[in-house]
Amino acid sequence: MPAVRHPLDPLSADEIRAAAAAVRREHATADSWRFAVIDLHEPAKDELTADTEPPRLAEIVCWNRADGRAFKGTVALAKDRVASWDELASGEHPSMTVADYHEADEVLRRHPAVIEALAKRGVTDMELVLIDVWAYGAAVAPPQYAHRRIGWADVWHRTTPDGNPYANPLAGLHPIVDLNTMELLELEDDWDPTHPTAPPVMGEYAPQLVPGLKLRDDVKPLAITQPAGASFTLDGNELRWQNWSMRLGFNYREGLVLHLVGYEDDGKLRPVAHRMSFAEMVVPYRDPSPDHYRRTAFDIGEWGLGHMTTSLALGCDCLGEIAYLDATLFNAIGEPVEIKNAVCIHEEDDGVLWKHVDHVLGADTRRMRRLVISFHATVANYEYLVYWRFQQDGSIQCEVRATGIMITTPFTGAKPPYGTVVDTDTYAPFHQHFIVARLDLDVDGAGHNTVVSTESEPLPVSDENPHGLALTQRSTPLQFESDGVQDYDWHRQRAWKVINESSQNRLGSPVSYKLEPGAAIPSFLPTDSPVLQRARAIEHTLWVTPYAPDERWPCGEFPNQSLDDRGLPVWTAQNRPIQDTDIVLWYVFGINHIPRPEDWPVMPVDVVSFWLKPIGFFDRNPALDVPPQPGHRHG
Ligand SMILES: [Cu+2]
Repeated sequence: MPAVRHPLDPLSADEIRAAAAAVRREHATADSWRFAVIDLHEPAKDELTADTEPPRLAEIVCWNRADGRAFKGTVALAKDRVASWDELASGEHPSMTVADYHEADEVLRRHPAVIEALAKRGVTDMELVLIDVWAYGAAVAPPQYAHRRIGWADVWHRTTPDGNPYANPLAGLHPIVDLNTMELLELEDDWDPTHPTAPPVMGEYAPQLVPGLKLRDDVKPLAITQPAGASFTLDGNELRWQNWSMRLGFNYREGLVLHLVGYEDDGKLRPVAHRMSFAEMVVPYRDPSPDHYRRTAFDIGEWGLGHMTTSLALGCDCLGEIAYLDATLFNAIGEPVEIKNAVCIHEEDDGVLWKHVDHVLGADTRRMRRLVISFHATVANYEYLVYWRFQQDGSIQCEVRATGIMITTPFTGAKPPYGTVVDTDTYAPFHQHFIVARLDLDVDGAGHNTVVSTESEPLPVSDENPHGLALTQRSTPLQFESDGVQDYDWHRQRAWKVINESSQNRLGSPVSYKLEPGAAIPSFLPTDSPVLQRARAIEHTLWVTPYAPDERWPCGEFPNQSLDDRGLPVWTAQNRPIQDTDIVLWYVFGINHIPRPEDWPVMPVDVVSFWLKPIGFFDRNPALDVPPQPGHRHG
């Protein structure tokens, strides 16, 4: 096997093959075994800084379809052996796989009961049908199947072979399937001959299928050229640009991971973040009707943003001088799978960085440039586009764009209260997209970070404040995990600074980076809601934990068919100290998606973001050294 360049580099295709082979040799000998996880066991922080290279370990989750037993293990790649092997606890189910999804569609489309149910609705060409399987939460799964690995499905019907499969649901028809045996357990069918199936709507977005659509003819070429090439360097997985440096990782679950993010300041590399990624996504549909009550997607924990990542295309997804990174993942039978052009790296012009017009000297302007690292995931009907942007002033912006096709349902009679009418007798249910970002910040190092809640506080009118103008800034250090559970507060403009008391700027203040909350949304879920029980992480905007390498998944390691959240609420119940130590921030943000007619039939991007900004991390504006545009004065 070729030498590993860095201990954080993702598993290679050879390593994936070797890990699967070791498991097949020692434990999973029958053909009925499937892999849900073959991933790098990332070395912990102290292992990365030790004198000796950490051992290369692969994490495995696999199960035997023949009896349903599931195991978690590690493979020591240098020794070519399985180092640990433990059966999953009761109620823990491996994640869904791409193979589950495709196999369920293929098998159910050919099932006589499904064919019969579709024939009643006038659908006889099974090639036009898509059976789209979703994962269950335990509280809404039929109890008689609780011990099985199961899914429930929507049935969709496209009007033409090249039509949008998600344009027309066959509402009221839902197969429940055993994903190990691919047995149809139940076919929920509310067919009523007195209520014929709704006629198809015009849910097409491809121009040739949209009646009467004429493409605009006034869009002139807009070319991005960088005649001298890009200003970043990508060496293996190590990326450097404009004082920033980092290592790019990628895994089946989080997709892109940013490791070892640092900023070179006055010749010294200063750490900002050890690791940043999206650790969970929770998408509850807020419609209690039979078609939607169990529709809650954990796109990261159940399906994996990495597995859902699609190849990017130059000129469409990214413009300019692009570097792409391929991703190597695995399939359910343990073979490597390559996603070409999974991650895009490029620079963008971002308008003005700073400017002043002096009445004597004239204008001095600097243009801003940003480095963008992005990947796109297609989760069945929906797309998530993820952008991490690094700026010349030391700021980091994390942006998500949601697009794709909304789930819709036909209705008769009164307008449904839990959605928006987007087409003839068709509505799109209200739903939410919660994303939990795991931000392992190391501001000027790992050991001495504290999160400080900052709030703006107006003082009452008094003798010292006769005009009621006095505004103070209240800073409260968060000492224990119970303090670290924080909510967004518009009235106080609450934000959170990560300070390092052991590192001071020239003004004598501890250096810091601030998490500026953007797109924080309340869960709007009652405490006793089964969805909230599985995803208590989304109950608050921020959680802070002391760094623990095994604490990775905020709604638990196994959210598929879960009953309760075994992640953040369990860890933070220990109420560990979080002051002046190595800490991890868990930031919950997203979209409260109240659909618009304009979101149909394909949704223009809905854009949300949050920022990490240096606050006294530098002694002054760190972008004074950005040169002016060639040919402009003051150059
Ligand atoms: Cu949405």
